[in-house]
Amino acid sequence: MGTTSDGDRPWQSYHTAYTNAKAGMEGVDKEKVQRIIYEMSKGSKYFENEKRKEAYIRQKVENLRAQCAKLTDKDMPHFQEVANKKILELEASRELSKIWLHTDMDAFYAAVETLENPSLKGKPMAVGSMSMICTANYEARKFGVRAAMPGFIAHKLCPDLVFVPTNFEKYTYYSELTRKVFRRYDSDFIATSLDEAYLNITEYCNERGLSGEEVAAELRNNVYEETGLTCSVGVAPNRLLAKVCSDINKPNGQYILPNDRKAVMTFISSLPIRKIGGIGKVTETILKDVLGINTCEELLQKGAFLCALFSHCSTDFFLSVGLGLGRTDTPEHKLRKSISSERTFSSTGDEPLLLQKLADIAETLSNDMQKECIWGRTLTLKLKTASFEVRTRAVSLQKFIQSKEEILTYASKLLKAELPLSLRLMGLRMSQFRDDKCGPLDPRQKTLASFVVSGDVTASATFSDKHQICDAQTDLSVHRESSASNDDKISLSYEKNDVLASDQLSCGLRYASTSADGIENMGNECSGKCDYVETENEMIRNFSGHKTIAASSQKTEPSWVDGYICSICGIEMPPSFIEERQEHSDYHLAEMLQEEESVYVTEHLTQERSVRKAPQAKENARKKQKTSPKGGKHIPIDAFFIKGKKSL
Ligand code: DCP
Ligand code: MG
Repeated sequence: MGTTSDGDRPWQSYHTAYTNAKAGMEGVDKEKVQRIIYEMSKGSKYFENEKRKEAYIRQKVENLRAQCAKLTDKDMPHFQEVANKKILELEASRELSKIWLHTDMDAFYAAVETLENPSLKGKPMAVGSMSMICTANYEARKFGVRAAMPGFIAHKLCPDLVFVPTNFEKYTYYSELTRKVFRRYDSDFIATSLDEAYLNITEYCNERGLSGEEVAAELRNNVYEETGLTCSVGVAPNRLLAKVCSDINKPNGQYILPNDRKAVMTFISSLPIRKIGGIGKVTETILKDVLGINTCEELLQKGAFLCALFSHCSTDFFLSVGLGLGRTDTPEHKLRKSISSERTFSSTGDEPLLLQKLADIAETLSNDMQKECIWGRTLTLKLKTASFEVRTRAVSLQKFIQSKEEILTYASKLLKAELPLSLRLMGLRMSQFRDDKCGPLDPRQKTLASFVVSGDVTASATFSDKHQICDAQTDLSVHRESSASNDDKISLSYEKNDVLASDQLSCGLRYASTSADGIENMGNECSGKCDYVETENEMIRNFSGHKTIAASSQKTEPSWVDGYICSICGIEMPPSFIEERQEHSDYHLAEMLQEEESVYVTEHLTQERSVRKAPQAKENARKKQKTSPKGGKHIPIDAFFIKGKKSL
């Protein structure tokens, strides 16, 4: 990017989220767009960040090339054999009996705005502001204007561009209307964002004797009738392919891939690898520059090299893509681990404004939780600073919450602890759900916590009594001693020390979904086969106003697969991103600790009760926790917290 080898046209190698073509950008003068974007972003923090990423990719490519050069003629037959075996196994898992439909609204926010203000029709317009746009209509895309691009660059590309401010209430309303339609085709449909969903239409087709093509047309028609908006649809034997298909005839179109192996293989053979969810900029460049792989078919042809250079997990994913395989099952609802909402906006350090935005996000999250009947007790705040640094902060509560007011109370605490700070993105995620989904705890109901507070089964303490809740929390952990002013356990990157040693991390982490990466990659990074990537594949869409749902709960070793892919969530992050990686690990650590801690709390309640009666015993127990945090299966979060606090 902008290196001397590019001579006087450094923009030619400047590829960012802004230059990556979206639907409707086919005829765009790419070089002109690249030049303008390059010139306008040169010297900015974004540009510097991109440069670091680029340098990392180059380094990665060089290393892999060196590794490749060391492979001898004797090595290759072995790796070919490994690849052949894997391919056979993967082929055996092929399922062609399901019909999956992926639907994606066309220029969603822009279309909603136009529907409500028809004078915008036909004009190039973008939703967002001069500093960031969320999407652009198809007229604007002809100029190279696209989502996630700063508005001032978009304006330069298209001086007549009309800007419309975002209104998430509207988008949520229309999204809900589309979901009413989706539900009729598949009550278990998987919504991956406000405007995208996967539907298993196998039963619907079979029961009515309809083809995938007929159902796609019917669904699109119904969505239009009931919302006034158009969507594009892809139908295929699995979700990975259905998503690729929905983009083919955008806008207002559909593409059907029959449930036939030959058709799938033909389709996949010439498909550029970047079209696959899970293959983002980093992976694409590496595969292209190291092995000359451009199409999915070439992933199979170069299978032996993939086996030689990449981890099992990555290789399995690449080969499965080469075979056109993807997930065909419906993830069980109960596996859902989190729900979130986030917003991108113009960088600002204005505290009242940030708090207002946080309130909006809390409202969206609360509404989504209410719709899905979810109560949660771990709230994570994600921040992206003006310089693109990503931070996450989490709080783990002793009660389950759902209301906007409660969410905002805790979110504000987390945010205020970080201010002053100039931010460009904020997000809130709720995890650790109640199992039963039957509502918050009945305030009249006795709880284990109330039992502990009073030390008496007849006590009247309940979760509705705030004071007593705090007391209960104090009793349930040793945390309070180190954090006098906080009612709840605020965890995460306060602990920037040896707490994050990998052996501690390895004691069993669960799902996550976050990023310290560029804006665009988030939505694209996903895959079909790897555990860690599947989380992304299923659910993650991390753009403004998008709901993000993570569904995996695998326990995996947290490490950087192939040196740059997080083994927990699949996000790509170069080793040079030291701070970002630290934040990222902190995030996973907190998730793990919170889960571990909840088990710990339950298991140790009885112990704690007796501890209350014997202060010395309590002190001993605390010491024990502090000195041997790794000793047992469950690591109390407080042990780490105290340590971290001390070092502050
Ligand atoms: N969005 C956003 N920030 C991004 C990308 C998208 O806020 N970086 C929002 C605005 C979009 C909506 O999400 O309208 C849906 O995203 P899509 O990627 O599906 O884009 P569109 O629906 O706008 O266009 P397309 O017709 O390409 O699907
Ligand atoms: Mg869309």
